[in-house]
Amino acid sequence: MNKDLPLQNHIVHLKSRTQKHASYPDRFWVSDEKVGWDIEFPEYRPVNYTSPKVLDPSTPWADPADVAKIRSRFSSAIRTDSSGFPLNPVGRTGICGRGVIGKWGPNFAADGLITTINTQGKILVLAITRSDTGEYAIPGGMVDPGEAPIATRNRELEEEISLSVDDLKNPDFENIIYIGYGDDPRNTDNAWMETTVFHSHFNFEAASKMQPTAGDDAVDFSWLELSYESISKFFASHPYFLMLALANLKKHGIS
Ligand code: RP5
Repeated sequence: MNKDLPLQNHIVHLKSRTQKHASYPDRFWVSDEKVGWDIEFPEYRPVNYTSPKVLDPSTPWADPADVAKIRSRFSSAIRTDSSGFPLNPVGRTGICGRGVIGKWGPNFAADGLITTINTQGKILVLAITRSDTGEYAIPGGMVDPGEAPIATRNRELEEEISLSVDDLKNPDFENIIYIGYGDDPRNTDNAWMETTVFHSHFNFEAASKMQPTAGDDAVDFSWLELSYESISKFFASHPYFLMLALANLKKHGIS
């Protein structure tokens, strides 16, 4: 794999334009060159799709269909179209509406990227297998209202792989390696993922004491050896986050 590919794919949100989501109609085709909103594309006709669950007024995590009711929530950094709909900060995705995403505009997540080095000197990452796409992923999930991203990270590690806050004590180092847009196959022109990625590195003894079990929307978990090949198989922008984790390990003298 080309080492720069995860970053390149992330920048042009390749998965937001090309990865078919099970419940989505086919997207209007948008080439790499036509992604940015400022690029002329008069024939652009995104397919409008919002899932019934998102449109159901009793769904607690979904915004009302009338975007005007929540527009005051948007920061000035969020661009809107002439009808007041928020515009995906990377650009066109081929689908407008919200798809299966609850909120107009940014939808905030947090991810817990955990690494260790085994006795053979291999870098391992704690990965789940997602129930929806079958891909490897870093454990993570959506931030609840009022929740701090670190609390979301802890909750998701508990829900998805049964790691307790005690398991997460005393990493060799832990820091945020990314905050921002996530290239997620559920993204649309008007609703998208943004995430905070926490990277925690543990010595092998501490990592070996963890007893993960798959739960919630994880059908499996594994300590996966990090290689360019395995990285490319991860969900959403996680390949890019794993490249950032490798750089972070290097910064801490591990490579
Ligand atoms: C990704 O979707 C984020 O990076 C995070 O891992 C995940 C959150 O969605 P769910 O796992 O809750 O479906 O874009």
